[in-house]
Amino acid sequence: MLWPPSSVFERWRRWRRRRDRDGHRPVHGGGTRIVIQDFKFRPASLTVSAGAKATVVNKDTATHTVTASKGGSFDTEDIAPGKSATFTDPSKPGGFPCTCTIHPFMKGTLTVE
Ligand SMILES: [Cu+2]
Repeated sequence: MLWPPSSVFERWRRWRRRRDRDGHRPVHGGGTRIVIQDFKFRPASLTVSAGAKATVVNKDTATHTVTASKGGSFDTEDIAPGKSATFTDPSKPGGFPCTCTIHPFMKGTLTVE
């Protein structure tokens, strides 16, 4: 007799397919994370779900912010070195350039789906 039964394999295959597919999607609610290091947003462009929470970790020795360049749709305010902050992604789809208000040469883009 075959063990495990083929139905178990089938379930596992289905699970793996779903996992692979989800793994290639943009970050979904809760999982968005931006790291600031060497005066750069990493990643510099990020695709997120509307209204999801984003976490920003400041790994620099300088204070930074992640702030929407226009319209004030999001702003972490000052994040001290070694600290993190959260903000809520815009609720409307589109491209949202962002910057650090302390270092305006820092640029990033949030794409909201
Ligand atoms: Cu900065």
